[in-house]
Amino acid sequence: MLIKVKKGWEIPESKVTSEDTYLNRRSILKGMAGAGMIASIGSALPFGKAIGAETDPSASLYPVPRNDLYTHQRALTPEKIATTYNNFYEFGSHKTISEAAQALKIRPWTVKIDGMVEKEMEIGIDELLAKMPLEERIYRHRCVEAWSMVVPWSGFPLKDLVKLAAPTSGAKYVVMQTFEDKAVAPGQRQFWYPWPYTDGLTMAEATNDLTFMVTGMYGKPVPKQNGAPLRLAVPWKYGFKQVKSIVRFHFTDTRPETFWEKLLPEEYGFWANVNPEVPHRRWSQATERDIGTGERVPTLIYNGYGEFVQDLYKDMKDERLFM
Ligand SMILES: Nc1nc2c(c(=O)[nH]1)N[C@H]1C(S)=C(S)[C@@H](COP(=O)(O)O)O[C@H]1N2
Ligand SMILES: [Mo]
Repeated sequence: MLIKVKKGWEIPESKVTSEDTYLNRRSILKGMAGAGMIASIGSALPFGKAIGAETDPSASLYPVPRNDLYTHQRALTPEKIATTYNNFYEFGSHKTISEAAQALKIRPWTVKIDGMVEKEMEIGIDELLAKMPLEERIYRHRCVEAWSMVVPWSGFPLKDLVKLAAPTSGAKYVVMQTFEDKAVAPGQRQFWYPWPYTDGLTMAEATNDLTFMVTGMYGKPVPKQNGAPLRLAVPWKYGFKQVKSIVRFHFTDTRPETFWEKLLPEEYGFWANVNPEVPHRRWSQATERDIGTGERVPTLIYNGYGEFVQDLYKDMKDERLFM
């Protein structure tokens, strides 16, 4: 296996002392929707105890071999923290959705591949898993809200799914969509959100080596709250690009309008590449809080992955690449 530790991925241990406070997205949306409309949801859900990985039919596939090309120095976030501090608006616009997310049924789970492809198809998640080369990669995750974590994901490169899909030459983007089911996802009853959660990549981004489809985490199937059974990881972009619980890959020649772009176009764009020098409209992006250590660390351009991805953007000076 190729071992190559990249110096540029290291984050200096130096702490930055100022803890900036800012309004979060929730408070803005609350203002938009009218006070009280985003009530606490999920409390009356019919979920039992958190379902463990052992009940997932893909459990025997894990752990998978680690690809050390993507290993670096920053400490892994404890599993307990990475699986209980989440963003998944389908289950509530706060961080403690992990119990509510257990209502999601992840089998049977069918993934649709459609649009500009040689032949549209529907494929069951277990059949897809059997076709894809699974490996583990340790990636940083940087949320636009200025928190971050370091997670061992398992999964496969999106480019392998693109190969399977066989897009036609006119396809320019791949658009990913989350499941829709108001019965299990109370957030989807909040009509002011543009469900289903949607985001997309250019074909060049989708076929970049770093672009990873997550099916596992910490050597086990990925938990529901983290986007089971199939979720995107594009670690040089802000976390909101990383669609969870995907049911559809749509190939198209038209740039999609994403979930967050529809809601707040001045704050969340299509590209969303991490850049410490481009502040969010309401807060600085210069540093981030590591949710594992609680430390504030400097944010890196492209979240530290520039050498792999900066060429994708070299002729795009007119685009808003960093929001
Ligand atoms: N369907 C869906 N996908 C989503 C989100 C969401 O609300 N719904 N939130 C995004 C955001 S803002 C982040 S930071 C990550 C959080 O992933 P995690 O809970 O595994 O940390 O999921 C992303 N994918
Ligand atoms: Mo995020």
